[in-house]
Amino acid sequence: MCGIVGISAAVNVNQLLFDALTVLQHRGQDAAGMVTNKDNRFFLRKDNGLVKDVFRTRHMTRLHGNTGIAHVRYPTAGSSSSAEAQPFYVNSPYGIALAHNGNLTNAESIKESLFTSDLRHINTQSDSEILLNVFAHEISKGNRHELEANDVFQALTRVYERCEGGYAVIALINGHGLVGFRDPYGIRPLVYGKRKAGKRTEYMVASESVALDALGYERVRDVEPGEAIYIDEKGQLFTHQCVPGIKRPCMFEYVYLARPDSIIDGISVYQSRLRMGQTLANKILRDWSDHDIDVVMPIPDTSRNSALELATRLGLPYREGFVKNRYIGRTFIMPGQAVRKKSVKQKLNAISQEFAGKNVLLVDDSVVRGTTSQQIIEMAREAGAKKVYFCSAAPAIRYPNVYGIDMPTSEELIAYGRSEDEVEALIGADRLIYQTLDDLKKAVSSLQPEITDFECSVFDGEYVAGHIDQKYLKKLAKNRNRKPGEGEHGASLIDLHNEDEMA
Ligand code: PIN
Repeated sequence: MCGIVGISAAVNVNQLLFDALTVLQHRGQDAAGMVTNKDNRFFLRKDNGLVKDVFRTRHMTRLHGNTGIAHVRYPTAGSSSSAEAQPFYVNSPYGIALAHNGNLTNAESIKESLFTSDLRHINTQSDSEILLNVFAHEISKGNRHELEANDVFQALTRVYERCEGGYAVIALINGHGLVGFRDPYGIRPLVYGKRKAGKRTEYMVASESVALDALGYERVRDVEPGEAIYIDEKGQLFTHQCVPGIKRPCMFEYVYLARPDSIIDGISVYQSRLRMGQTLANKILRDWSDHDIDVVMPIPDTSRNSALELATRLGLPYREGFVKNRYIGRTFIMPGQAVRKKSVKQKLNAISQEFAGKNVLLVDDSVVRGTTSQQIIEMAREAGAKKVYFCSAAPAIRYPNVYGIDMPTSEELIAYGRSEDEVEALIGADRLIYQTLDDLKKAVSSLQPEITDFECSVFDGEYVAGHIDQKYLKKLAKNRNRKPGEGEHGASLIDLHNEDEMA
């Protein structure tokens, strides 16, 4: 998972992009990058680290220009070296910089055709470099010095034909404009907004609407699946449906990834989480009407919304029994199981009074590997709980994600090949209650009935985009277990990126 933002403004965009990236920091804490454009020059800064650490004053003062794009990254596979930080850049044609959120499911075959037919070389494991080179190749076919919106859209139609998977992309074409586009199923989110600056309208396109809110942009709408938007250097906006789209937004955005104050595809993430709490409560009333729960507790932060609504509906007290150290990153998006394990204890502490002698129902957004759930249940018992029940606002996760969420290989998922009872025993809960997929879909789509289905592969193993088969999943798992810096055949990659700025 990553966060992207692009801005076309009447003033320097460096600070605006920095502020927007900070608001999108929850989407990736591994690396950050920004490219701005002025007088036919690109200015780039990217490195591993948090937004506040990557961009120091000395970098900001060198990021000139009124248009720019920026990115925060969580690595989905392979290495986490700074060479793979985004945006990426090619100098021909025009000079193009690009950043994306998502994953191409046919990356290998595109790489092959880029090399053998388009005579282009890809030097990293990043799909951004692939998308950028496909776009550069397709737009170069127009062979025009003067570029119009239509040329951009024609090139993107061909990009869509070549690229399968889940992706939301932003690109900057030197001296011409800002581009945003979203995969034909709209799996990864992308929204745009505007604000007035004198006579000019400024535009922002971003992964989540919260970035628009924070910077005073009015949300216009989501970019549609298969649609592209282009803002030229004069600040004029053009939109075009490049290929037919079917809306299948990623369910995990609502469950966990997005901030609750964002609206994705017309659905408030906050409200969707409240509904998840309601459906969970209904399930408890349905299947366990004689429950002996004394108190409902969220495992902060994501599950707070669902836990509150669940408690209300059950008529039970809602208590905050865990205190979270807000200076520690989200454990789910930290690379490496060892780091994750250590950070749980550092991250959460229990308030014993809330647990002593009580039957507590802990609520989390999801159970992925089960390691934190197991440790948290242990903490609740140590704090004096009589019985510890555990609720997951998401159904059991049994399949890997191939559209850009760092969801591990099947073997790492605690529910893979296991029944709910087996998971319950493994995490040490007195009772485990999972949301059903049907309830989850109903809860979220009740807020936007036009969306009839979602991308739910981690729950049901049905992959809507790309041609995903066992062979693909096996290869994905193998690549994932490769050591950082190792190429496809185990060879060490040469890190060609070691400069701070291009100018
Ligand atoms: C964490 C949200 N949430 C907690 C992410 C843990 C799965 N994990 C997914 C549960 S926070 S595990 O609210 O953003 O802090 O099952 O892999 O152990």
